[in-house]
Amino acid sequence: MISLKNQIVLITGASSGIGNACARIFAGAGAKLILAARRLERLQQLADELNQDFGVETHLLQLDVRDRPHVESAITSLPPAWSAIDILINNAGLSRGLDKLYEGDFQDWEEMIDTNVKGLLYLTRYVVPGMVSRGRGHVINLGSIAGHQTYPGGNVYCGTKAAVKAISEGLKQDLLGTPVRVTSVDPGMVETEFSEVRFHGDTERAKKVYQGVNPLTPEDVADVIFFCATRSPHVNINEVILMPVDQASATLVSRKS
Ligand code: NDP
Ligand code: 8X3
Repeated sequence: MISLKNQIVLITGASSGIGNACARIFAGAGAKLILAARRLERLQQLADELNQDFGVETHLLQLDVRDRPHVESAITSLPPAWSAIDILINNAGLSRGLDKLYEGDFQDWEEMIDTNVKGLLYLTRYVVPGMVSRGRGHVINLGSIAGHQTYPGGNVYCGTKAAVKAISEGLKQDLLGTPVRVTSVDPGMVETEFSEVRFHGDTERAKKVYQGVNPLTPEDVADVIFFCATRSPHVNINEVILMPVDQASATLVSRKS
């Protein structure tokens, strides 16, 4: 296991769910964290907690990953103490709606494609050249079981996660011959704000997704991400699929009630 002490870790979507849990586990290992999301007040609260609990340094980026010029300026204008990013966790992402494709909402589609695919590409494009030139680095993308199996109404979201799978594989191939690592962590059902966002704030509908199931927690996923990041430098975990014991595929879930 390699030490993450003082390694610089950039986490997108750190204001909630899996990104927030990643911040905590990497902070516990002494990493220096760049926390990015749109909700700055959430990031500030997290930074205060991490400083209190672990005494770690954080650098906050209020960032919409869909905004390419802003992603470029945010990365290229990082202070020198923060610019040599060791680990990029491309976690920011969302689903919108469960409509049939032929009845789908264009705005929902654009939000998912722009965030999950284009945002991930922008971060990768601006961060990875520095990793290559420094001869060290690790990109960890949040894929999903939805990138392996499509489910009814999942159409465009599943398409974005299938794209993440292909992009992770492509990046791994393009980095061959460098020491930079690429991992895709692909969870099944994780209880976060994900379903609330999918259903545009309908908390009752969101709650039903997890009813009678013992879903993964954000900490379960962060634990796997941390495992991937701490393997010996010559080991690349390409892809991990994890799901709750109560889930067997994207559509097959055991519910107690
Ligand atoms: P949450 O909704 O809890 O967190 C999503 C995070 O993404 C938030 O911090 C949000 O921050 C950020 N985000 C969304 N849009 C943008 C944007 N345009 N720019 C910057 N940040 C953005 O969901 P999860 O923690 O569950 O999701 C994290 C990742 O895990 C996603 O990629 C999701 O697809 C994936 N995933 C989730 C699963 C689940 O069942 N929950 C299963 C498999 C994969 P803010 O709104 O402040 O910008
Ligand atoms: C999130 C998991 O199955 O709701 O990617 O799409 S699922």
